[in-house]
Amino acid sequence: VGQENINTDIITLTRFLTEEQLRVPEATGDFTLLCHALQFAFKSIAYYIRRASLINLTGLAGSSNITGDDQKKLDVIGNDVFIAAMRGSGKVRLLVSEEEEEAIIFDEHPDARYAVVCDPIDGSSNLDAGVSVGTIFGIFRLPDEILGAGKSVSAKDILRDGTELVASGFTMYGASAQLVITMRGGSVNGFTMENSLGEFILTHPKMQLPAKRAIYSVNEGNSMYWDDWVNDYFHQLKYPSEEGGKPYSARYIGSMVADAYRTLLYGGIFAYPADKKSPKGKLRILYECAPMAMVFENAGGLAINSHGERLLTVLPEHIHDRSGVFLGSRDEVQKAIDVYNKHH
Ligand code: AHM
Ligand code: MG
Repeated sequence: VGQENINTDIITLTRFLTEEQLRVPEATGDFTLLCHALQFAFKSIAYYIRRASLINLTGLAGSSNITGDDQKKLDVIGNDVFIAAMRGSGKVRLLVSEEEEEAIIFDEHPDARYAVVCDPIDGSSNLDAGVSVGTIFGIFRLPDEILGAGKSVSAKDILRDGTELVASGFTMYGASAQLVITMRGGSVNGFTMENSLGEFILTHPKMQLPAKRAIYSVNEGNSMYWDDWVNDYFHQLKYPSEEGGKPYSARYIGSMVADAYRTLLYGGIFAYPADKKSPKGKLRILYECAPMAMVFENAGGLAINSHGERLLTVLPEHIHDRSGVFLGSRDEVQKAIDVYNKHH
């Protein structure tokens, strides 16, 4: 009974990656193997987060990372899991993690062609409350000239803008673990972790953001530090000028992955503007802003910095460099650009 309703031809992430590889005749399979290693890191981190309160993983680890944030025990574990997976893949030459002051160079794999950037557990201030956190990642392909034994690779080799990303995405460990991934010039695909099968299943193929939606997501507690144009923009959303116009809804979780995932599905705008307290912004270009900007653009949205510029073209000066960020539905981000232009 009901047997005919069972889908026996599901697309797992593994199958999806294989099919993607077959579409590119010159593909060597290295990228696919790297993605398999990423997939294992996501599964492990999801597992530890789900069990955190049970196995004494909540709370602080007693150290602090480069930016001075107190490190959570899970931040440390997530970082270690990620580094081990990337090293083990044999396909990564260079890794930048939010939790590591210096770029990690895998000299044991001199021919590895990829450089990976990641925030292993983003939104970790939410961890102990069981609120969604996630992993953000980006993948760059290194130029052939710097590959091979005897060649030296340094952090400078990864100071690239987001247009050079070959793939990016994020996971959100929420009610279920969600994985969103996109490749350069491709669509955005969303997968849901099926715990009993231990597989990510394609549940959101070819994601497209609605062109507009009256939802804004920003830490409004910072508004006294904001630039005039930012205050003006959010004011306009709350006090529409047209007769009978409805104000926007506010939604702010405080985990970029969760706020971004909702925005991707429902539409609206997510912002973390640069302000007088943090003149360069809070979020990091390489492993937070650029990967998200690529996902949003490939899903039909827009992503800009606090100067109204396309976020994907912003070049980081150092690996932990920051930027203001506005990402979301095309019309909503365009409205922010219009207000910016009116003020400049
Ligand atoms: P983290 O990488 O230390 O977790 O910080 C990044 C997080 C983002 O997920 C989120 O958008 C932002 O910080 C929230 O910051 P705030 O608490 O200032 O609103
Ligand atoms: Mg982060």
